Amino acid sequence: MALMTDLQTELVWSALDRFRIELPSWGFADTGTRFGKFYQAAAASTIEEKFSDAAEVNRVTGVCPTLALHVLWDFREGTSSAAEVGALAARYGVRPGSINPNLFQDQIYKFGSLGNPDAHVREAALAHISDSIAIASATESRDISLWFADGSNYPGTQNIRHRKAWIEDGLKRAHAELASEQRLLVEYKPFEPAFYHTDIADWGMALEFARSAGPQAKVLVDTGHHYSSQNIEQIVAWLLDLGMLGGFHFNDRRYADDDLTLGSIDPYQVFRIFHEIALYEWDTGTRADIAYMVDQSHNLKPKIEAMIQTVTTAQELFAKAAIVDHGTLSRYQKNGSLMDAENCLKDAFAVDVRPMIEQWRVSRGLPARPLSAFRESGYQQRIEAKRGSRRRETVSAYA
Ligand code: AFD
Ligand code: MN
Ligand code: MN
Repeated sequence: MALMTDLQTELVWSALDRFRIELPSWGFADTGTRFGKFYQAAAASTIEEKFSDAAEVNRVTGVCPTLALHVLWDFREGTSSAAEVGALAARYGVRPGSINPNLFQDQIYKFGSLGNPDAHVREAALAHISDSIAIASATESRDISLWFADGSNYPGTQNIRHRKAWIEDGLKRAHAELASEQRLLVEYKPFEPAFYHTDIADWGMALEFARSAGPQAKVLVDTGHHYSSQNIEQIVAWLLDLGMLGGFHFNDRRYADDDLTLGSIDPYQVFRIFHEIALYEWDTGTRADIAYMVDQSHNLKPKIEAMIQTVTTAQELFAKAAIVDHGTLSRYQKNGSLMDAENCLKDAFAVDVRPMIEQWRVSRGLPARPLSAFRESGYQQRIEAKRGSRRRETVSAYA
């Protein structure tokens, strides 16, 4: 049953009406791997160019109203440039989204930030988080999104338990500075850049740190931050059930934190993640309050096209998950009808929802095919002419 029914169209349209996804400022700038970068002629190198590019993605998709900002790469001098960001938001129609402190690039963070054995470094890291919370207040951002590269490269070089205690203390103190509507999102990652141990290496550690920090701290699931054998949707189901799922950083990976475009390697996994969320909402009759965010940096694909591709792929997989027949599935699960239960998912995943999505877009005054609309707009040609192929000191990630 791969044809769309009226009910499925209704489910797809209502899912699309509520699906919003945040873009990462750093995804529009030149980035690379530790082996080098391949510069792109018109890659954004200023905060204004990032807002402009994000606004173009939002213009053709209509579902990206916010832009995640990275403090060191996007704010020159702390909160004073928050006013500049506010002006850009007004000009381009994209609001500041989550605020991402940078706790990994400064030389002082060689042996970690909040987990550093040097108390002065820990205090400096906490001061930066505190500044980031103040910036979030100035930009009216709800989320301060924390990723720590903290860890070590060799056995015996660090005391894992002491580092745990220092990070716990730092997060508690940061949490105490939050305004009532703000959240700390604690992100985990199994390795990289640390290669022996990472202080927040999995969802259990992130959960423990978030819980000990306070009620406004939640876990952030970056889909690229898992070993290839890990069952991410099981982690999502647990965090949902515990009320501790703050949001996602979406990307795809084949081997590690490859930051590939969403669904490029395993779209079925992303569908299963969205299914667990949809099933939770069906089971509980509540809407999960989740921040859907992109976190990827395209070293090879054209930056803006790849971002559009990720957004439209996310919409497709979210729409497919919305048409799973949860009532029938629950019955099959209860009576052990394995094949029928599994086919509830596989049938939904098999439905080509693209025609319905195109109709939804047209009904909302949006281009039916965002990527074609972008290519026909001439935006890329205009920014290449304007920005030229200047070789810039990148102000973005992995500079
Ligand atoms: C890197 C890290 C992590 C973080 C992102 C933005 O692996 O995913 O969220 O940079 O700082 O991708
Ligand atoms: Mn991330
Ligand atoms: Mn990452």
